Order: sequence, then structure tokens, then C-alpha cells
Amino acid sequence: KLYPEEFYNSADWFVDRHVREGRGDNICAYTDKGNYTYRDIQKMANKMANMFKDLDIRMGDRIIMLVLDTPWFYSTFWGAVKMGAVPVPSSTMLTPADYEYYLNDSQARTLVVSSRLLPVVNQIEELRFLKNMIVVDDDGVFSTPYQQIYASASDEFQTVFTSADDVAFWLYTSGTTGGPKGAVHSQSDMQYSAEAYGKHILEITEKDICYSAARLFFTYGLGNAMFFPMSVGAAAVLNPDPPAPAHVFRLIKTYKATLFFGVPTLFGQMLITQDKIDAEKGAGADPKDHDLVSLRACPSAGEALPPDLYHKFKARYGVEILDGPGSTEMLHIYLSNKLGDVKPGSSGKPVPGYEEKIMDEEGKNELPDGEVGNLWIKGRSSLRYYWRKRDKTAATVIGEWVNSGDKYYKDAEGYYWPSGRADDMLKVGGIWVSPLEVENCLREHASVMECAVVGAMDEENLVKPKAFVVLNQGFAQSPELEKELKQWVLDRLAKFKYPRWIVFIDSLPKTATGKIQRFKLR
Ligand code: 3SK
Repeated sequence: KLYPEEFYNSADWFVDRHVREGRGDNICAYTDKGNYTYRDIQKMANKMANMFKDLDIRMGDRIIMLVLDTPWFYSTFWGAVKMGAVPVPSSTMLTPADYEYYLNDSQARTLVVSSRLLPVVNQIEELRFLKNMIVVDDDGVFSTPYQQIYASASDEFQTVFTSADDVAFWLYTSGTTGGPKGAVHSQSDMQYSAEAYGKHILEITEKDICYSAARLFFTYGLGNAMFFPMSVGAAAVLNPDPPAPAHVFRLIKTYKATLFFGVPTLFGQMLITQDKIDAEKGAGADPKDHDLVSLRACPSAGEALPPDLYHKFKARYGVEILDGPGSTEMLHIYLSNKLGDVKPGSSGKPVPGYEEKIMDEEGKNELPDGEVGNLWIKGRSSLRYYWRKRDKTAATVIGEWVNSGDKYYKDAEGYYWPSGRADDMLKVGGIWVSPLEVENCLREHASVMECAVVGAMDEENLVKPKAFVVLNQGFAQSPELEKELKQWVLDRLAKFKYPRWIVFIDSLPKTATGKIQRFKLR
């Protein structure tokens, strides 16, 4: 036997295993510039591993990746894992100051960066540890001297001996407040998540073609377009350009994607674009005539999916959006709606492999069904710790449980209902108000495209709900509309929940993962 019994390296499981077991010719990545089989990706990853070795990168060394969605993301990530280094995929949408923080905090000596991001990266002021900056363009050509090293590197590599519990990769999480935290993940975490969510919720098979609007550097995208398809020898569509609706329609249609992973805002934009397309086609057009016919399911995450979006999407396309929360800490989705078992507005039930409980404020007692509390999760894909953040780790990782920071309640049938972030909840007149409930109600009004509710002080210094509203096309702000929206909520929810103020704005401030930054609105 080549390796001892406890050998486990995720690159062996996600890449080498497919070649070994006869799936080497399966398409792993579809791109507008050609397709890549599992064998191609294995060879590219082997060359990267050999190049990293030549550069004196050692086991445990961090490699920051600012790489767009191309096969070079795969080869960099798996090449690093194969040789025991620790890839740290990071957002390609940040500022020079953010990158300076990531590079210095992680103490990475190597950065792999897509050439399109050079103008930003070149503005970083102080780099304390960096030695190698490997620039790669969309066609896989490296900067000097790395192209030479890569070209002469062997495409064979003996994946190094690691165990399931060795550190495999990190992901930085910014959350809605505070500085980024490097969540440290183990070798077996991706397989655990793929077997839980990929197998039981997506029911993913070798025949699936996955397209994720969330880029690979997002934790959500990493599962959607890398470790879920690669767990079964399936394919992903990779494209480095931003996922505007027209682009999304084209890619799904061209590559006959079967699973499309989106976020609520994008699903909403797709429906608006579709309305325009339908209007141009006219009344007699076939409603089945659209670009999404190949899809069998559309997972959604990032923020809770408003029920109206679920209904509208299903009515137009006949496909279900499967909403479920995930986190960088748990690696991916741990609660989810399931095909044929969707309760719109809910986050569904526990993904097999994960346990959830609703805890009181002190973290001592589990709350009964129907009571809103803090959602804790247990499952073996959870982070080990936050790098250099002992106190934040202690507040989040509690034994085998992870405190999600989200408020939830469970109904009598076992479905979980989101009630906002722990720190977003409003106490109005001594009663908890979920901003989400008010937002969902407002969104049912025809004029509202998006909205966010936060707490604001009234003249008596008491907290009351305040709504920020982005209007749909064809609606204009006016005192009459403001009055109408307040009345809309008053007619539908408990009186104390209605927004005392309505502010009309052009767009909501959001994090890179699409979460509303309520702290900015506050
Ligand atoms: O950021 C999120 O909400 C998320 C959703 C699904 C999977 C992973 C993450 C981080």
C-alpha cells in the first residue's frame, strides 16, 4: 500500500480518484474557451504542485488566491492541496487595503493573482511576508519567471501524505461587522459537505452541469462550482465575467446547465429581465420559451429568499428555488428546503449530517418549538478555529457546536424560520421584531423591489422600525406612496411592527456575498 490507512488528502479524493476510477475523460469544466477533463485538471494541478515545490513552498504555507473563475482556480487550489500547502481563496472584489490585510494576516509568502486584478494589487502599500507574486491570465499564461518554471514542471505528482484532520484551506469571512477572520478548514470538510448537501439535497450525479452565479472565491461558490460537482465527477461552467442576468441566461442555455446556484437579488433581476424579454415577444409567445429549460433545481443562499420570489420563479420557469442558509464557518449549507418539499419563506429542515438547535441568550438552554432564539449547528465540516482570533473562536465554536449568529425558530413540523441576524433584531416596546418579517411584507407590495428594515430612535428615544426601500421600475417616490406602504404593513402585521419611517433609496448597501449591511443603514 502506498499510503497508511489514515491517509486522506482532499485533492486525491476530488481529483485523482476520478482518473483512477475511469472518469478521467469526464468534462470537469466548461468554458467559453474550451473544455477541461478531469485528467486535464489533474495534470494542471500536478504542474502547479511541482512549481510550488520548486519555489520552496512547504506544507502548511498559505497561498493567497485572487483568481477569477477559470480552470486556473482549480489547478491552483488543488495543486496547493496536493503538496500540503494551504490555499486561501479570497474575494476578487476588494480594495488594496483589504488585500494588504489578508496577505499580512495570513503571513502568506505566495500570491496567485489573475492579471485583471493587477491594477488593484499593485496599489498595496506594505507587504511583510510576500515573496512570490504569480500572475495568471485568463488563458493560463503566467508572469515571468513563473511561466518558465510552470512549462518545465512535470505533470505527474505524488499527492503528499496528509490525514483527514490536517489543515487543508482557509476562507476569510467578513460578516456584516468587524474585520475579516480566517476560518481554518480541514482536509475532510469538503467531502463531508458534498456528501451531506450535494448528495441529499442536490441529489447530484455525474450527469449534472453546475453553474454558480456566486464566484468560486465565495464559500458558497466554492461548493457550487467546485467541490459539489467534483465530488461525483460532474461538470461546472466557469466564466470569469460578472453574472449579469443576460450573461446568466446565455451560459445556462449554451452549456445546458442542470443546477443553477443564485442569490435572491439575482433571481429577482432575472425575472425583471425575463419580463422585458416576454414583453418584446408579445402576448402570443409560448411561456415555455425561455433559456432555463435545462435546469432541474436552483439553490439559493446568502440571504433569506422572500416567498414571492419563490412563487414568481416557479410560475415562470417551472423550477424550484431551494433556499437554505450556509456559512463559511460550516463550509456550506446546513439547513435547506428540498425538491418537492419547499415551505416558501422557511429555511427548510436540517441537511442530513447536520444537527441544529435553538438556544437561549445565555447559551444554556434549548428553546421549545415556536420560540425565537440563536441557531447553533453541529456537523463535521465546521471550521477548526479563526486564525489568530482566540476570543472570536471561543464565542463561535462551543464544543462540537457552532453559534451561527442567526435568530431562528422551529415550527411544529420541524421547519426552521429565519428571524434575522442576532444583532439585527429589534426590540420594539419590549417585543422582538424580526426585520425580515417586515421586509417580506413590504416586498409583497407591487412597488417594492428590495428593502431593508433597521431600528431607529423616535422622538421619545425608543426603537422603532425604519424601512429603506428600492422601488421597482415604473414607480416613483411620493408622500402618498410612503403612506400607502406604511398602511400596507399595518394591515398585515401586528401594529407595533409597521415602519414609522420610509426612506426611498437607489440601492441597498451589501457585502460581497450579497448580505445587506444593515449597520450602514443604521
Ligand atoms: O455566505 C453565505 O450565506 C453562504 C451560503 C451558503 C454557503 C456558504 C456560505 C458562506
